[in-house]
Amino acid sequence: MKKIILIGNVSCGKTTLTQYINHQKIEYIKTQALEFVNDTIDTPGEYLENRAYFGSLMVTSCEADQVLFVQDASRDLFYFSPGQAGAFSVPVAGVVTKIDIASEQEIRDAAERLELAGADPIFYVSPITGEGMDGLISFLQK
Ligand SMILES: Nc1nc2c(ncn2[C@@H]2O[C@H](COP(=O)(O)OP(=O)(O)OP(=O)(O)O)[C@@H](O)[C@H]2O)c(=O)[nH]1
Ligand SMILES: [Mg+2]
Repeated sequence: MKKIILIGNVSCGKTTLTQYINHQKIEYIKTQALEFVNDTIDTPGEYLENRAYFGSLMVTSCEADQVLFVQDASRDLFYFSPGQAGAFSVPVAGVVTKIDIASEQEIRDAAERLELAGADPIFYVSPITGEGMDGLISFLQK
């Protein structure tokens, strides 16, 4: 399994993804600090939203094999800047979450923002329904 770091805004679904990938109970737990769960590094959304903390994401990403930019398709809120993936020294893929509650247009918009940020490839998932999770996990196992 690749060691991954999840980066995305508050409530986009990073902890839920972490729980699904690590076969934990799916429950809401607010992330307060960097959390290491097996090969997953879960991060608080505030670290992306508040530029003062962004540096610690960059530094911690060096411990991972793969960065995942996580974008909630159900919210019209985008924090990734164009080309931002290029600032990381490890590959960056994108994960569009909440596809079970977002419209097709919202899902397309979310993917477009991730592509613009330089994330590749892009996965479309819901760790609540399980949709798309097999594809993401098999990518992480390669
Ligand atoms: N319907 C649906 N709800 C989701 C999905 N992913 C996460 N959620 C819900 O969204 C809420 C926030 O999810 P979290 O996983 O805690 O979000 P987070 O990115 O870890 O948030 P922070 O720790 O605050 O940065 C929870 O109530 C989850 O159940 C999804 O794919 N579909
Ligand atoms: Mg969290």
